[in-house]
Amino acid sequence: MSRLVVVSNRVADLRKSSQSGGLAVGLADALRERGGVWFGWDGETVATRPTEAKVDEIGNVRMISMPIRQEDYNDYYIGYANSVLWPLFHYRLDLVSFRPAFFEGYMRVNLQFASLLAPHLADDDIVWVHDYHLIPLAQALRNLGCRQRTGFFLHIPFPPLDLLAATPNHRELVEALMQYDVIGFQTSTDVANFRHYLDEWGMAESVDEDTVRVDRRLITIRRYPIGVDADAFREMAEQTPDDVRIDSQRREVLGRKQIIGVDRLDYSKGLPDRFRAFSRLLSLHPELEKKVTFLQVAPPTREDVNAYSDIREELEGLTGSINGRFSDFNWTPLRYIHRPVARETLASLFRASRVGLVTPLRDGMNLVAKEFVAAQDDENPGVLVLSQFAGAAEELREALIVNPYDIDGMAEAINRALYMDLDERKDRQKALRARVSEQNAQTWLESFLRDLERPGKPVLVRDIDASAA
Ligand code: GDG
Repeated sequence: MSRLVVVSNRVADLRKSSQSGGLAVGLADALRERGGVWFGWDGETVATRPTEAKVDEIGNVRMISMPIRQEDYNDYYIGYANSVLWPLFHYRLDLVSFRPAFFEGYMRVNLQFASLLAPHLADDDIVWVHDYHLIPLAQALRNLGCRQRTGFFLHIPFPPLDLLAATPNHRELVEALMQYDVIGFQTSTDVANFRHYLDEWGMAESVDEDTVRVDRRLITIRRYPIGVDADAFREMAEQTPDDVRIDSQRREVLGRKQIIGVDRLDYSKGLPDRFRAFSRLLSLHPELEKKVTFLQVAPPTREDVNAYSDIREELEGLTGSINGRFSDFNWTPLRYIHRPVARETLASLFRASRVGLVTPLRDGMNLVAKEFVAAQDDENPGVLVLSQFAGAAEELREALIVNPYDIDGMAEAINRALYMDLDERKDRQKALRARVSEQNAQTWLESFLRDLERPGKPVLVRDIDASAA
């Protein structure tokens, strides 16, 4: 088995990974089990560019990390990654703020990653690069002579052709992406968007459903839907902390049901429209007064990017107006927590809720949807209300699927979820649990690594040699 080298923008703290969520936990577990290297930014900014990375051994995992220069952070992270690629890939051309310096900074930092990583690579390593911050990394490594099999997984959506083509440098970006041996996406829509782009711009020859050819190289392009460790999450949810238990008992006495949402505070997550749908629910169904509470956890992220402070203000305004309009001295309909909550607490809050609201305007996958399902009590499960534009909707078809732009439609779906009878809830949960357990964090990882470890498709390579002869 080859040594696995994982590269992501940030390295997670392996000693504290149980506090964070999703991807960091999944990758940390995989690396702990298999051993290997994790390379990335340590989260620090410095005045001068580092000339070497810091190495730290934690069990059988070698953590290699480095700081980046403040100016690079501004152009690469705040600029190109989060003010160009993130909005663009979430279909939000209106929020893209492009400057040539951003793209230069992006390429510069990818080169820094490559030059500090290259000395640590062995010939038979396999390298797995994560996410939109590092699209040009394989190209930068190849330019330094690294020939290892290198794969890329995009955690966020891949946009349709015309959106991508609206940004300068799109061709350079995709050309760089084609330096990987395996390119993974979350959904079949993303794969289709990517293949469409390649066809229209004549960037690769299609070989079969999962393979294209560029010059003599075969590149695997597939969907690898990310999952969660469903069993571990259910076990966590079953350990109800005292404060969650007391809160649930109080609601039970009052005959009140809880709706929950958990999202980083990001404009892609559809929070203002979700809040409006909750407000519409209360005005359309006055009988729900004091019978329902909505708990939204939305920890801050990327506060240095302007679009994020705008959405924070909008949500604070909406929370104030909804509570001002509907509250009573003994009922606060909407509780909005703008701080991170411990993962264990989240798991038991999911289990204590009748409805899980996951209504992004666009999302690569959305692990919260899968965590909500994993956390439920199968004998008395809650109902997942899920946006048709979350990657997870491709798999979780037994959720109540909603259009996150349709406020009235969402309000009605929440109402339906609140009143859904036990038999229907159990039937839906059974199908959802099966899918979440089957397509879990481990199967995601194994399917990607299987393709990354497999060296090309020799038959086809021979075919090319024969036809060239
Ligand atoms: C990207 C893509 C894709 C959230 N608040 C708290 C907290 N979380 C945890 C959740 C979940 C994770 O963070 C968020 O994962 P998502 O998948 O929902 O969303 P992104 O952060 O946008 O992730 C996404 C994902 O990558 C993986 O490929 O699914 O589409 O955008 O695990 O539970 N965890 C704790 N406190 C919080 O307050 N502890």
